[in-house]
Amino acid sequence: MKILRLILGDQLNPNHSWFKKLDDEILYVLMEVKQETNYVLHHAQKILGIFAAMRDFKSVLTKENHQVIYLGINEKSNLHSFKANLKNLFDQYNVQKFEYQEPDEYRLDQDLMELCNEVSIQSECFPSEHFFTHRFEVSEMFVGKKQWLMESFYRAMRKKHCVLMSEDGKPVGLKWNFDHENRKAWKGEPKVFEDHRPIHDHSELWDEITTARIKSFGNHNASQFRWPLNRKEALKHLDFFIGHILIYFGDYQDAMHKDETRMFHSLISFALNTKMLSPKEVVSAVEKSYLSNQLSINTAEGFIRQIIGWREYIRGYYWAHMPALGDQNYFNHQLPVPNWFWNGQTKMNCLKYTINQSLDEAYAHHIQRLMIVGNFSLLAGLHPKSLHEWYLGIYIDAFEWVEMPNTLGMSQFADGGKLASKPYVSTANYINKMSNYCEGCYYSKNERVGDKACPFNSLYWNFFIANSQQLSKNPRLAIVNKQIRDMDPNLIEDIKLQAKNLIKNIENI
Ligand code: FAD
Ligand code: DLZ
Ligand code: SF4
Repeated sequence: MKILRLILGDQLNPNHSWFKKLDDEILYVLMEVKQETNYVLHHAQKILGIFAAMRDFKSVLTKENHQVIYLGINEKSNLHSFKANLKNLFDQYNVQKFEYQEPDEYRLDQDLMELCNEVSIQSECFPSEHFFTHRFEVSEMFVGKKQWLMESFYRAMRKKHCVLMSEDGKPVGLKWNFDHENRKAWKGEPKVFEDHRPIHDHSELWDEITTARIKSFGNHNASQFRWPLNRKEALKHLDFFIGHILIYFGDYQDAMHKDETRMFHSLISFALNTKMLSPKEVVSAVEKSYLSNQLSINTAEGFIRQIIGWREYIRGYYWAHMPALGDQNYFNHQLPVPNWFWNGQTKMNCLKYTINQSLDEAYAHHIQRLMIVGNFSLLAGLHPKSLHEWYLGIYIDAFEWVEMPNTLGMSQFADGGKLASKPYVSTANYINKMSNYCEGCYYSKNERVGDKACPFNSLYWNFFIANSQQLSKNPRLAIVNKQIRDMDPNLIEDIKLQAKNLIKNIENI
């Protein structure tokens, strides 16, 4: 029976059981399609990275003697949608069965189920064999609960998968969570390592993308492309991170600096999300390093929590809340993303540096995404969906299942607090504590009102004043609510006016 197996651009796992045996009756297909490049405006490096990694994967499979069809972006027969291309291929190769792996994105899941119903041949969906959890495992754990607690999910995962557990069933080190209470700012020491990622020249592929007239933004950096593009490169990258950088991760996780974009972060998200790396091997490599006394329990636990905890939890949250999640807008925010989100031209240093770095590298670390871009967006009242499209386009690791819950849930509180127990917002005080962005900024970090006052300061207080109905009963916001109750009414009016003017003038701040 002739079988056609679809491999999506984020399903590049050569260890998937599909590839364990060779079979003449099985054809694999990968396709570069405008349906996928154009659903939002993408960063050039995201398109380039996915195409280059898909092409590399094709060559790995071909070398192993699998039969692979590859529809390139400029191929004449390419109809630029999965369904149209697949229907064509079913006819062309007289296919009797269609097989695919569970897509991680709701949209594609629907698309492929629809296709299976439309055609008369057999079809079967296979697990992607990537995650620790199945799609609904997290939601099953929280049935009937108003607030989901990541920490209880994380502990259950540690027990279930026997990660950092003693033989008596207790967590290693007798604590579940060694979260660094005092995250440090970075003042130049310890030195940040040279960028150890591989360098690729993908100028020719970039020419093909331009010939196909794919719209994109950001720096393509095609001749010096820095992201791991296959499993071998990804493993080497991970190894270096665990061996040299991870020890500093916990202390400096929240630190930001004008001159250092990577700090002590792993930059494994692209390799993980495209499934070149498996979360299980990342967790066991870190655990092994701890067991051989190369890492402290604090360091190992803190990083493992990101993978087995946050990443899986976020995915479970996505599947539990789709398709409604995309339209959540708890505060009814309506402002479109300002133009300077696309070119970095703002007088606010923190946003200027973070956005320009994102345009250059298709990367910003968690705190830059959450406490600079997300913080500003929530305080200014940007429309959550328009912001979601920006995040989905700009970061190389952005796939809807992970980006959307982080943006709408964690960062914008658009779900009314199901994912985050309080909004992640701050004044300039936090930004100044964790970074050197405020040095030399056009705005003054200490002022709330006036021409030079830092926008975060009035927008912060204005946000709690304007949304007091939704937020005044939140026990985690007791202090801020009391501060507003005790505030001089004249100051409240000044803050409201200052914030109103800033929002009116948002394109020029
Ligand atoms: P590190 O800081 O080194 O962390 C290690 C790994 O932990 C990450 O690679 C990631 O796999 C995992 N992790 C840590 N936090 C999270 C989290 N909150 N959600 C899921 N995984 C997590 N992550 C994405 O992979 N894709 C996205 O599109 C994405 N969009 C985001 C949007 C917003 C608004 C926010 C606040 C966060 C977003 N994140 C996203 C989560 C996080 O910022 C990135 O995973 C991280 O910055 C990737 O860089 P890194 O590999 O250097 O991570
Ligand atoms: C993001 C992306 C892009 C830009 N292009 C393609 C493509 O041409 N072909 C493909 O198979 N996948 C692509 N992807 C990834 C998908 O859009 C999608 O995000 C994931 O497969 C869903 O999990
Ligand atoms: Fe950002 Fe305000 Fe600091 Fe300027 S002063 S960098 S706008 S926090």
